[in-house]
Amino acid sequence: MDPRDRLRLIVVTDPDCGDGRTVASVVRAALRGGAPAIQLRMKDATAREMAEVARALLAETRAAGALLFINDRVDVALAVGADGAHVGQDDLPVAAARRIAPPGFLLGVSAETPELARAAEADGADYVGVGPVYVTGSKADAGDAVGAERIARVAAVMRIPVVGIGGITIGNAPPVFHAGAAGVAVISAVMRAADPETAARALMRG
Ligand code: TZP
Ligand code: MG
Repeated sequence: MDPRDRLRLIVVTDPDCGDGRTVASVVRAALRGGAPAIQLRMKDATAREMAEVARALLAETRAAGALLFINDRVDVALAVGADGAHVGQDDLPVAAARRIAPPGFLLGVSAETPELARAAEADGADYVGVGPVYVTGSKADAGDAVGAERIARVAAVMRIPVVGIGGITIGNAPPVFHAGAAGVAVISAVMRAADPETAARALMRG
């Protein structure tokens, strides 16, 4: 599979995933729907808790041939043998992460502007996440929506893939792709969907 296609849909986990459902059960459904990548995001967890969940999810993603990224914690990602990590501007810098990561370890970086995205690329990022594209209720400090227009501005100056995040749904994903994104990263559109498998499949179809 073309590496860009493996970033077409990144399902970002959230503990708030519906009554009677576990993160693992929703991830399994998303994988059945063809999600090529999962990002484990546990903002309130300890490293130990995160490593335990990550190990369990890794068995699922491996079996499905999908990628597992760990949000924020490069140490947890390396310790459990995940495929990569996604870091923000306050996490371990990508150049520092590169120094301790094995060859082939994937690093995604949140970069809101073309300048930050260019810097991430120069420092060794494999992809940049840009957003929030639309208004989101899933991240309190996400800031104002930047629109698909921002995706276009960033994608125009990048060689590595750009992934849009924030408020993306099956209905509003097409403009993000048309603007030049290789993929979309979503929480609620899959984690809180009535049918996460169908939602993932629909997002993959574009
Ligand atoms: N980073 C920027 S917006 C966002 C993150 C983690 C939240 C995305 O969640 P949703 O539900 O897909 O808007
Ligand atoms: Mg972060």
